[in-house]
Amino acid sequence: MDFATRAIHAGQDADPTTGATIVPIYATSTYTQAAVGEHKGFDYSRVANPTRSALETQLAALEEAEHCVAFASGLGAETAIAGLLSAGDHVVVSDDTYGGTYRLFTRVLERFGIASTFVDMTDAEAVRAAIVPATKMLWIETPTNPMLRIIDIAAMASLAAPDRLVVVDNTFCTPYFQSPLALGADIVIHSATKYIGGHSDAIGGAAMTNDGAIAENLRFLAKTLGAVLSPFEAFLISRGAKTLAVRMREHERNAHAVATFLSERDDVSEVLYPGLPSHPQYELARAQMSGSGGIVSVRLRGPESRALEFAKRTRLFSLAESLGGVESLINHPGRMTHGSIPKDERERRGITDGLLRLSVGIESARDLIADLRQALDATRTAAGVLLAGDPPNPSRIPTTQSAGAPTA
Ligand code: P1T
Repeated sequence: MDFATRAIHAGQDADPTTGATIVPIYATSTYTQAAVGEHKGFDYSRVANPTRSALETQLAALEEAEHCVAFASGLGAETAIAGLLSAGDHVVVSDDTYGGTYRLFTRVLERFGIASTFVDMTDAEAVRAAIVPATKMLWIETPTNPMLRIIDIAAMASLAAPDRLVVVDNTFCTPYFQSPLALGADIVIHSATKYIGGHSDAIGGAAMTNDGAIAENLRFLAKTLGAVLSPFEAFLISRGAKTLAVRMREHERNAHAVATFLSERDDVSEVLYPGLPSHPQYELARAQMSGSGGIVSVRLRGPESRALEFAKRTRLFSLAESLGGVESLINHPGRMTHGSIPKDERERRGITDGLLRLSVGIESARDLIADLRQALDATRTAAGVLLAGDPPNPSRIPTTQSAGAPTA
């Protein structure tokens, strides 16, 4: 079956007790047993719940994986995967990951004796050099968040094999645009909060694998660590996932239009989008992904105050953490999603104070571009940006803005 059909039908059999066409929200913590141990496959909802199981079947089908375990969040899934490791183990992690992933490795796993080395995984030699005998896992995010660098999954898998697990965070591409398991990954993880759910109304995560032993271990870790997905969230995520194919096509179309518009502006210094021929790994992106996704990162010309002011002035792009919903969002990674990474580390990765990340939604591209244009035009003068050729502006008043502590 094709992707769009799997998205709607996998795991979505009519309810066996009532015939309900849509899988119901089984809001139950426990299940009545006919006799001790005699039940219908469910005994306690931390272990399994029919609404969650239906979602797991649906998401496994989307990744073309044999197994899927759903979690309470993307980070819940990451924590369970980290539970496959033991003290003394070492992980090589791509150096441009979501800030929360960095925080998990550096602030928690490190204390449990699991060491990590962050490496620019676009450099195979650097990865090879970072692998030591204790290395048990390679942790890849591609495209990376927020720099949208592309990591060659197949090349990493051949570096890792046969002794090390390859984990790929496929949140940005979704299985619609990228199939890491087919490229040699052992485990795929998702923040289902993002494109899979797609409507910014649920937090969830998932891990998929074709390895039965890993799947069994992840189920054991899910029930033991306890970060399981509630039936309500499972229902919302499942409903969202049914339209994943349609949404991803629209996200990509709009992101392409937005990236093209931004790259033509003389008050924008850099546009990062894997679908632009100017992207340094354009060819790899085309080979590895069947589409470029809906995230565009952009560096505005001018001081940080301009980027902050711009993020305040967009009307359709809400200033918010997260990504992948139908509505467009704008985020300042340095102060928001990646605020847990020390400033010098951030800057080494290219997450400078002027960088903004756009999650391009599925509104009309024309409206989105008009919104960006008005915010660019307004800040071009408000922030007193001096462009090459502009006469010096004596009335330039730099804007100041306070930014709260990173929240996610
Ligand atoms: O938020 P949660 O569902 O726990 O997922 C964590 C996570 C994992 N992997 C990637 C690539 C992510 O982007 C995230 C969460 N990211 C954001 C909240 C963000 O705005 O980037």
